[in-house]
Amino acid sequence: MSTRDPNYGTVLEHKPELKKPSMYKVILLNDDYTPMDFVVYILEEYFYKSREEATRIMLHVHHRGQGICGVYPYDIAETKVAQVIEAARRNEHPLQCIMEKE
Ligand code: NFA
Repeated sequence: MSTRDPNYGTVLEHKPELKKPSMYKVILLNDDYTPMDFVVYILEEYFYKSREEATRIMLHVHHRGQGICGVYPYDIAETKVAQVIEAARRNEHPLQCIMEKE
């Protein structure tokens, strides 16, 4: 095959299916100072939870140390984490949020 071959370097086989994008858990971490009401507000405002669901997740984090707010593709999870950390910073609360591959 010469380098003039129009198919030089072309991959002739391909996988029959595309891989699904990896999903990432967005996790809130407990601390001793962030007010419970603020955590409920974060869950309503950024994760679109009902007041009841937000309260359930907040109490889970409070009692167990951490809890899942939602599961998203990488870019969305990254944005949620940044939004939570920035809102906490603006309000001078130490609330922390991380993402973890599912
Ligand atoms: N532990 C915090 C308090 O007692 C409440 C809290 C819940 C903080 C969930 C962070 C996450 N005020």
